[in-house]
Amino acid sequence: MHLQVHPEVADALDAGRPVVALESTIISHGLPRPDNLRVAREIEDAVRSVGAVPATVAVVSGVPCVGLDDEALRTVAEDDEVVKVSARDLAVVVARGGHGATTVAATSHLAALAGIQVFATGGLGGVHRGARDTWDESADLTTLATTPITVVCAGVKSILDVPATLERMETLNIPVLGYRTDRFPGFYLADSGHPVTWQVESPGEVAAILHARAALECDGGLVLANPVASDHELDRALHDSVLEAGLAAAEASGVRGKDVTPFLLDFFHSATQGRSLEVNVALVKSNAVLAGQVAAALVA
Ligand code: PSU
Ligand code: MN
Repeated sequence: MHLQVHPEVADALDAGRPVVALESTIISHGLPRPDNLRVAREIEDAVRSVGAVPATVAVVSGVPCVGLDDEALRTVAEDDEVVKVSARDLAVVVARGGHGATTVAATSHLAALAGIQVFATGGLGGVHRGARDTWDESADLTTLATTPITVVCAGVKSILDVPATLERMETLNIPVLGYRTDRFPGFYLADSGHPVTWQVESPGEVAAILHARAALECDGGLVLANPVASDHELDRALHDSVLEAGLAAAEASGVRGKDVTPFLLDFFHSATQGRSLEVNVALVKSNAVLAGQVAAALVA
């Protein structure tokens, strides 16, 4: 087995040009068909719009791929055999020759292996509501604690226990920087209601912090929290009522474990008649652009 790095991505990495990793769970399990394939291409275009090379990560027929051609992207978006793959699942899916859509955790692992330093997604996984009983905490957090990657995201998904997630990130030594904000973003909402410790104003400032981390031999990743533009965010009252209904529906249908996040995102998309989908797409594209700018500042 070896990592298959798309030639365009490999060339960019060799030449010291900016590269941004993108995850694929959002394509297969986070966005509804048929919009997901179009949106996946649009996210890649957003990375290109600022002169960086996109590297969407997935396992295709047992091959861990960093950078997908159009056929592979279509497989991730449309094939019913694609499973959600976290870091611990990677080896199983590779050994079995299956298709896997990588979460933030699995994408971070493969991207770092390929030498990519910046990664864009929508919302990070974290501590679920009710985790005190279920112990459901995304492996995104523990993976970021040990994997050298910068994740640009709109905070953690608002379906989660946000303050508990912030506490866990502190314990795990994962720095959280607010991009032009001192509020931790709430995914569909620009402000989760919680502060961030550090605010940064430019991609260059993020790059300087990453260079300092390298010099200090700080292990692990960093979260750059980029709020959705206020004219794109979901109506707060709508958000709160749909979330309440979604959590109740998940409970009533006995949804557990790795199915919880896809279930709730899908619930939002149908209960808001696509409004949450628009927000989700807008924030991912904005994160892709910022990640491209950070990647460029890093290699400058
Ligand atoms: N962000 C989105 N949509 C998604 C996800 C993040 O806008 O679908 C995915 C990511 O792949 C993240 C995963 O790693 O949800 C978290 O799942 P879990 O809570 O089961 O760890
Ligand atoms: Mn979980």
